Amino acid sequence: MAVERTLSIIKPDAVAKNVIGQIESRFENAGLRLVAMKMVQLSREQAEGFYAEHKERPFFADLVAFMTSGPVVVQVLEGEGAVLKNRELMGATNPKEAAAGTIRADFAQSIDENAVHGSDSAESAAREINYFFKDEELCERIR
Ligand code: RTP
Ligand code: MG
Repeated sequence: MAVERTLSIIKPDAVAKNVIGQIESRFENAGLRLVAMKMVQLSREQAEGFYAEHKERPFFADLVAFMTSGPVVVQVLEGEGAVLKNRELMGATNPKEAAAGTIRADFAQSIDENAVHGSDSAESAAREINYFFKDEELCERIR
């Protein structure tokens, strides 16, 4: 399987719960490597732009309010099949439907406050990584 990159966000609820390290351990144990990371407080404009694909959806205003409610960790994960692997580690959008042992099953409380974001395709990953990081901010990792 090809080595690829995906955008991951540890959302405000998980940052507030102080489980950043526990979530990063899931990625490390699955063989994914961080190649960029930063903690940021998103502006409304940044959150709206990031989730622009959802702007006509009824939950859009709540989603933007939540994503700007506190700092987030924005990061790029690299590894074989990283996009799908990250989605599997995250679990279903609604934590009540997320498989046991996934990040959302263990750390999220609701579909609105669901601990993590992960790119849903290679195309989304390329766009989302470019949205938050300059090329020179992505580090080469020795494997
Ligand atoms: P994300 O983009 O955050 O990784 O989540 P996802 O792919 O699993 O879900 P997506 O469909 O992209 O939705 C983005 C976020 O919007 C909220 N949402 N609420 N109330 C609802 O029906 C609903 N549907 C989605 C969730 O917080 C989801 O993470
Ligand atoms: Mg999504």
